[in-house]
Amino acid sequence: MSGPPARTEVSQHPQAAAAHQQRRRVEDKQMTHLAEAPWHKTACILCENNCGIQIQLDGRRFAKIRGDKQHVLTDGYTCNKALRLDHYQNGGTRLTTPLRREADGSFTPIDWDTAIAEIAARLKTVRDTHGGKSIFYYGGGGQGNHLGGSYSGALMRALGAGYRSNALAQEKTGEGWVDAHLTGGHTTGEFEHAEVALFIGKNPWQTHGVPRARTVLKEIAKDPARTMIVIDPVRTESADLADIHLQLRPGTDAWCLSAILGILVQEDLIDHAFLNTRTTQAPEVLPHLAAVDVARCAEVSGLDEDLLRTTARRIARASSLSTYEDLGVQQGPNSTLVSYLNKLIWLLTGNFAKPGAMQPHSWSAPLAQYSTRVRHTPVTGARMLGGLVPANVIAEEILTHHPDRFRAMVIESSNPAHSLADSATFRKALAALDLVVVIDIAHTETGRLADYVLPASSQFEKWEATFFNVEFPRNNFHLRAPLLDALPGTLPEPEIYARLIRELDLVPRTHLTVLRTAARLGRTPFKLAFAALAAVDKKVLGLAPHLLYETLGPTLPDGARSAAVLWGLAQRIGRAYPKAMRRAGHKTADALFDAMLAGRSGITFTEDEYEDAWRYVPHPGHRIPLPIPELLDLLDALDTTPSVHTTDEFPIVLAAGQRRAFTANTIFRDNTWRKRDPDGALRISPHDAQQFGLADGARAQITTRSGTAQATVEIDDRMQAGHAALPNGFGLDLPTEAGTTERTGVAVNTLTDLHWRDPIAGTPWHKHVPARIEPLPG
Ligand SMILES: Nc1nc2c(c(=O)[nH]1)N[C@H]1C(S)=C(S)[C@@H](COP(=O)(O)OP(=O)(O)OC[C@H]3O[C@@H](n4cnc5c(=O)[nH]c(N)nc54)[C@H](O)[C@@H]3O)O[C@H]1N2
Ligand SMILES: Nc1nc2c(c(=O)[nH]1)N[C@H]1C(S)=C(S)[C@@H](COP(=O)(O)OP(=O)(O)OC[C@H]3O[C@@H](n4cnc5c(=O)[nH]c(N)nc54)[C@H](O)[C@@H]3O)O[C@H]1N2
Ligand code: SF4
Ligand SMILES: [Mo]
Repeated sequence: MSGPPARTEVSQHPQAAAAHQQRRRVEDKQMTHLAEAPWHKTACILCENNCGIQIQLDGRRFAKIRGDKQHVLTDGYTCNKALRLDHYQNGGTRLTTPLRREADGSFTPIDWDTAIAEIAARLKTVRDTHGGKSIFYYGGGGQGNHLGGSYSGALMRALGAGYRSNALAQEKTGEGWVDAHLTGGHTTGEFEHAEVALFIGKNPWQTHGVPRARTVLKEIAKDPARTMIVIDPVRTESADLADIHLQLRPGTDAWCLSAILGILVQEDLIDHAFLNTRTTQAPEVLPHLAAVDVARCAEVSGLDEDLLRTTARRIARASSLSTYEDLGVQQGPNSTLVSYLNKLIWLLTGNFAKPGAMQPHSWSAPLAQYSTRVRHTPVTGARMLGGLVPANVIAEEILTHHPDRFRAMVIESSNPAHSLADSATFRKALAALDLVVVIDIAHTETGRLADYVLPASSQFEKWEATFFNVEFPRNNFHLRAPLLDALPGTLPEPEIYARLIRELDLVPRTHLTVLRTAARLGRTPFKLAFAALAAVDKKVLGLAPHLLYETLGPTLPDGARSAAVLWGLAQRIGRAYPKAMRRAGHKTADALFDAMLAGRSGITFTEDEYEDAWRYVPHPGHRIPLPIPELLDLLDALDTTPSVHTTDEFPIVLAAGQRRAFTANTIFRDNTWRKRDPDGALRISPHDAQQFGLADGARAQITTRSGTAQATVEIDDRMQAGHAALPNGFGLDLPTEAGTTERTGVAVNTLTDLHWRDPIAGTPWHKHVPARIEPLPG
């Protein structure tokens, strides 16, 4: 007569059982509720690939996350990090009210109207006293959000501001400038089809950049007809899959790449037909490469000359080659020269504008405007490649008595007090300004130094998109719809910029009236009215984002007001790439705009053909001019250029900011998102560990010219002797329950240096910081 054991248990503890059953019923209901809950399409915001994902909500919590198989670019792919996105949305502490810093350094919550009125008044004072050009803009987007930042330009132009910068100016500006000379625009590899894939200072297994990177790398690795070459001092996860790993000495890429080019020219492995018909002035470049002393270059970079010859011959033999250079070289010595040498490798072997090779591409909106003609910064006269103030001169532009120094800074979606070299000096620079305004979702290291902090809605609470659209032949764009209401107290960036412009009364009301009336009549009248206004007032184009937000914006479906700027982008795409746009299925620019608004898994906005690729080359005859005289001079000087920057005092090359499985810039402000490497270990070679008397898990002190830090040691046989690495994104000052802050891991830019920077691009040597490592007692 006894029932099943569970029943027996139940009868023994009637109250507990009732509670248990009650809980089970609620859970079951939640599960059913979840099973039926809709999947919201959006994208991962942790790296430039922005993989399409779907999220199932439980209240405001991200209960389940999976890849979106319909996504136009990523087909359901994600890496390990996307699944942790709840830690972005719900993990860290969010700001829910504007803050004003008081004289004693404390922050007072203020309401939006007060914040906007006070900031507007102070911006106006700075402008009227020192000129609009003294107002500096930093940021405007991160790995997942560029839509909001695209409205900042209208505010800055209306204020007469002339200078801006962002993270690109500490990585990609040298490369962009080289591209401007050569192909005239950004180039992208087609790794899915490349016979040979070459990664230079890039670890795509962890850092992507290549869509669906892990799948693509595995495909190359298992195909005997294809070859992967990795140039990296570290035996990375990508190097594990490579056929050829050139494990060079850190910082010697210029010698390694000139050796490869020297071999190509000296063994006559170059594509003469391509050079004769598609490029100009090759005879001005080739003698420099014919003169390269390959044996000496091999020696400097610590590589076997035979392996370099094998590499060069494999590249020459390939029917297609794609290359990707990234921070390992862009944040190291000779970086702009290295970008040039990288590009000469694929140009001399004819690997441009054919399947599997390097490609030009359309843009939804160019991330920066590169030109061979450059402006200079007002104080130090540094070159502004891509129109951006080089990251490493910003502090110098401020910490001076020069009358043209910057006086105010608006910072959005960026954490420069943590991400720029030499944080201590950058903090001094912020303190020297008359006004600092930070727009962020959280109270960051930078926000704590601001006069005002404005709370933005998160990227899942508003319309968002990125302009990381760099694909060929099909180039794609993804507008994401919000899946949650905005957290009370927060605003999307377009509304923040609009409120400042309204308060400052920077836009003629008549313009707004004309455009509002036209927008009500329909898109065609709107287009005509906009064109007519632009014809009579030159300023209209510069103010376009704001005008669109105020007039077309409110007419858009589903509250997509922030998407108004895309109408302007669609018009530009229609003018710049009419055929490619039509091939992608959009008859008119307005049809493209509508498709952008409607496509929840992203859309293709241009579809090119390989022959068309040459049209992207803006030079005479669509030919690529090969010489960049300034860089050829640097190449010639390599014989006498120092390749070692360590000293007896600082004998180790520290890579300050290695990307790992659980790093994502400073997007997560919640340490519990990490499943491994909780402290952000200092990775050193077994050789160095023994030399310095350090055991695995020991604490070490790291000292550089700029500062000191302490970290937990991880002995890693992937590292070579003399090379150490700390991860990026650690060392945030996160709030504790006691109301204080706590720091986990090293804030790497306490160790980096403003002066070690590329002479041309002004980009930092984050991956090449001479350092000393010592055991810490205890
Ligand atoms: N997991 C993860 N992925 C990310 C990010 C993240 O924070 N975490 N951030 C994203 C961002 S913003 C960026 S810009 C990219 C960066 O992506 P990557 O550039 O791939 O990232 P890093 O790990 O900084 O550097 C790449 C490699 O350079 C190597 N290296 C160091 N010194 C040298 C050298 O002297 N020569 C050569 N040839 N190589 C060297 C390092 O060993 C490392 O393997 O990653 C993106 N993806
Ligand atoms: N030493 C060293 N320094 C480095 C690097 C390195 O390798 N070594 N790497 C460099 C590189 S390549 C990069 S890209 C930079 C990255 O550094 P930053 O440009 O400073 O960018 P993130 O760390 O991505 O910070 C993004 C900020 O945006 C905020 N945010 C998130 N969502 C939103 C939103 O919707 N709206 C607003 N307004 N804010 C939002 C986050 O809270 C965070 O404060 O770091 C650079 N610094
Ligand atoms: S590769 Fe990973 S981190 Fe990058 S967007 Fe995709 S899922 Fe996110
Ligand atoms: Mo970056």
